[in-house]
Amino acid sequence: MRSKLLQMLNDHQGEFVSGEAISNYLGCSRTAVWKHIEELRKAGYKLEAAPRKGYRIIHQPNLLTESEIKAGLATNYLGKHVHYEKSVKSTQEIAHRISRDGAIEGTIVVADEQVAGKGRLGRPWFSPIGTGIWMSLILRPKIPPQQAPQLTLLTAVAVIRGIKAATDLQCDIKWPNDILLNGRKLVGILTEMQADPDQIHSVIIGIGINVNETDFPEEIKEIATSLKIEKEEEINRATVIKSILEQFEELYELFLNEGFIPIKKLWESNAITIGRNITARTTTNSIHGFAQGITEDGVLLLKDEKGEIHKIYSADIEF
Ligand code: BT5
Repeated sequence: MRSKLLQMLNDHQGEFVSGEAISNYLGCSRTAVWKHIEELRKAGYKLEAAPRKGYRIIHQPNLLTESEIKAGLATNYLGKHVHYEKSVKSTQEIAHRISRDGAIEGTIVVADEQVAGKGRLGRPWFSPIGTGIWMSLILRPKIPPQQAPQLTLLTAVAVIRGIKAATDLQCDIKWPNDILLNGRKLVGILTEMQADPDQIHSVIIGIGINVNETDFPEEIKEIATSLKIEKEEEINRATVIKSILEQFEELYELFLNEGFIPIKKLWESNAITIGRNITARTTTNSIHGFAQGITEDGVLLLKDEKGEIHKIYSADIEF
């Protein structure tokens, strides 16, 4: 009900919508409309009410609850089930749990804060309250487990496109899981799986985006950035989430129907890792060479000084 009301008021940005029109649309009484409006006010919305004209939105708080995410979300299944919590250890942990309990494909977990947000190899992910997007998507693709890393690359393309559509900012992809804006890390992606050797039960895709942070801890001050820092204005997080989910669903359908090749092409056109000399640090060694490209499975091909080609499945990249 709340997301329908929000959608209606948002569709008439700046204009009044009459109480009668709202009650017809929602199929409830005028008193019930008034109660819903009061609830929005309590949640932090500033709404103007004028006799005979109705209501209009003056200010929206930067909230991430189910109603805000669902209002106007143009997807068929992605984000249609939202599991929102104010504070969690990690949205990945919750997504794993509800996925094991049978959560349907497209369910998303979103939190306002993570107190133990994680990156790859157990590294910490800074996720302070109220300023970022910390979310996990639950997917159940019928693909062999070894193809799951392709979804990390698909996610990177979806996030770049979603951010561009919502903010007009153009980001770059750094293989395999970083998104940079003006050379600094804006987004981290963490893909995890629940699978048997030959069958995926679910893929849990964690996406962390610095949206309105302006102050980072000392360890990442020099390497991190946020949408607000680059755009110099406060950004509505729910708008960015919706935009990413819409792009994601479109690309995911393309991937399920036509495979990885069309995704690979889109990925390559936004990647800054390819066609230059880089150092790839894996958990066991460090290889310097020329990044030739990615394979159809999303593996990075690195040509060293002796001309030998190395297949890199996962690494940290330095330019
Ligand atoms: C990543 O790991 O970049 C994946 C991060 C995924 C975070 C999301 S948030 C929602 C979901 N729930 C979770 O618990 N996780 C996912 P990696 O490539 O290992 O990068 C980690 C490194 O990025 C750290 O060691 C820091 O150097 C840096 N870092 C940590 N927090 C950052 C932040 N907020 N912004 C930019 N860089 C950060």
